[in-house]
Amino acid sequence: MRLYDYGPSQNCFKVRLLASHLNLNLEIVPVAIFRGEGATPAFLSKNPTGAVPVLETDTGECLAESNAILTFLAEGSRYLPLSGMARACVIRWLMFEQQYVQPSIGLLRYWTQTSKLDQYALGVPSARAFGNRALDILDGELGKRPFVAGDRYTIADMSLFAYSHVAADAHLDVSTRKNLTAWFDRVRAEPDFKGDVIPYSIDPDSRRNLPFAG
Ligand SMILES: N[C@@H](CCC(=O)N[C@@H](CS)C(=O)NCC(=O)O)C(=O)O
Repeated sequence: MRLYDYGPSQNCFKVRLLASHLNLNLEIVPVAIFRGEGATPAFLSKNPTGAVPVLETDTGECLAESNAILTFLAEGSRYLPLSGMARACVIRWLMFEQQYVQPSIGLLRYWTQTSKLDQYALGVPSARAFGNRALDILDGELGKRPFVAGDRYTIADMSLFAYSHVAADAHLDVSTRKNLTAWFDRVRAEPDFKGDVIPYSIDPDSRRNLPFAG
């Protein structure tokens, strides 16, 4: 299987992290999103949004959306309950990640690391407030149980860890949120954890605008 990937993307990080836990060897295909490689007809036929990550199976089926990819790859593994409330709780937190975390912390980290805070100045205060609220909610919930969706480490933890543990890159302070930082340590202690974070600065093109942004 192939992963269409962009190094600094924490959405792609989630998939690489799960692949490591599963000892799954994905062929990594880098997509230069700031050079328009996501906007080519060939890539848009894989994902009409033009975004990574995209998983391509050996039979050529393509699946976009990081959390859908996590759900597909984790099926039948210890990282995704098979049914019922336990599975629904994992999906609930995957949705929380997309609704509260990625559009706030993810966007702020991107704007901060690519010098676009001025360009998007109107959106910065609400993204910052929203990001802090998401971190507070997570900190509160993680005071009640060891992992996001219960007693076990699941894809909900991988998904939420991706952006929350790099919140400092977006100038959001996690150090006072002790339940959250203790959970970061629990996640890092999981077998076959692989947490390489790649800053946008490795890609000089990342100062450009994305083809479909704004
Ligand atoms: N909801 C999507 C968001 C994917 C996304 O925004 N990917 C970014 C990189 S982090 C991207 O490829 N952007 C390029 C673009 O939108 O043109 C997911 O979770 O996979």
